[in-house]
Amino acid sequence: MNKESKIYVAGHRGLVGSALIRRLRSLGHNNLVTRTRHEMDLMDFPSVQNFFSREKPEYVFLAAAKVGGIHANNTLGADFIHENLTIQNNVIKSAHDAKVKKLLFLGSSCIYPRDCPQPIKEEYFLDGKPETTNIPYAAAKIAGILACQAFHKQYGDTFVSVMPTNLYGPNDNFDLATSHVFPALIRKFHEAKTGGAPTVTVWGSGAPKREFLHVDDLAEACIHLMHTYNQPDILNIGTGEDISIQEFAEMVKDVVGYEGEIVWDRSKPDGTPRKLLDVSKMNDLGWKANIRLRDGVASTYQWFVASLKTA
Ligand code: GFB
Repeated sequence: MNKESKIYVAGHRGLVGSALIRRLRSLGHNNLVTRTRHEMDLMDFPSVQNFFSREKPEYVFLAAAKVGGIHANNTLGADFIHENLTIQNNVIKSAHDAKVKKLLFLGSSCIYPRDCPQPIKEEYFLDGKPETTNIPYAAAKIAGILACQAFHKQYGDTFVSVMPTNLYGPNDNFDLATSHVFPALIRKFHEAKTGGAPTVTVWGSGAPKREFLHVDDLAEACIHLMHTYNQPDILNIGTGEDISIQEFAEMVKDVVGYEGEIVWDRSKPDGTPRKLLDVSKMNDLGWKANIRLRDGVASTYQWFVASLKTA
C-alpha cells in the first residue's frame, strides 16, 4: 500500500472508520474512497457490487458494522446478526469479485468463548460458547472471520481479520440506551456534574473487567497490518491491560470532576466477567498501544464536551 493506492474505508463515519480516515490522511494517503449510507446502502448487494466494479479499490478496510453496548446487544439481537452478516457478506464477495489486493475485516473480542483462560490467545477461537448477551453479534463476526479464511483458502484472497478489544474515542455513540460503557459513563458523569445530581447510576456489580483501547491506536495497528501482514490467522489488538468497571467508573468520575456518589444497578447484566486479550502476536509484529487509559478518558471527555457545543 503506497500513498497513491486507492483505499476504500467502509463505515467511514463510525468510531473505527473515522479513525482510519484521520490516520490515513495524516500519513499522506490521498486516494481514499468513501460512501455515505445515503450514497450506497451496504445492505444492498447490487449497489455494493456496482460500487466495487466501478471504483476498483485496491485496499479495503471493512469497518462498517452495527455495534452497540451490552443492552443493545442483549435486546436487538435480530438486527445485530442480520445487518452484520449482510454487510460483511456483500462487501467480502464484492471485494473478491473486484480482485482487491487486500481486505482487512474488523472482528471483535466477543467472538471468543466466554469462559476461556486469560489472557485470551488467538488459538482459543471456536473453542467454546460466547457470552450470551452478545451471541448474535458474535456469531456474525465469527462468520466474517470464517468467510475471510475461506476466501483465502479457496481463492487465495488476502483477507485479514483482526479482533479488537473494547474501543473508545471520538465519534463514539454516546446514546445511553445503545452505547458501550465508556461513552455512557462520560455522558452520565458529565450530565450529573452540570445538572448537580447527587448520584450517578452505573450498571451491574462493577466487578467485570474490561480492556479499553483508544481507536487511534487501533487505526495505527490496522494500517501497520495492511503493510505487513497477509495471513488468514486472526490477530488480537488491545493494550494487554484491563481494569474493573468499578475502577473505571472512579476514573471517569475523577477526570470529569464529579463529586457525588456512584450507585450500582445490579438489575443490569454484568456480561462476560473478563476478556483480556493476549496481544503478544501483535507486539511481535512491531505494534503496541500508546495511549494511556486516563489520557484517553480525558481527551475523549474533551471531545464529547466540544461536540455538545457544535450539536
Ligand atoms: O461496554 P459494555 O456495554 O459491553 O459493558 P460489553 C461493559 C460493562 O460495563 C458491563 C457495565 O459489565 C456493563 O454492565 N456498565 C456499567 C455499563 N454501566 C454501564 C452503562 O451505563 N452502559 C453500558 N453499556 N454498560 C459488548 C458486547 O460487551 O462489548 C459487544 O455486547 C461488543 O458484542 C463490545 O463486543 C465490545 O463489553 O459487556
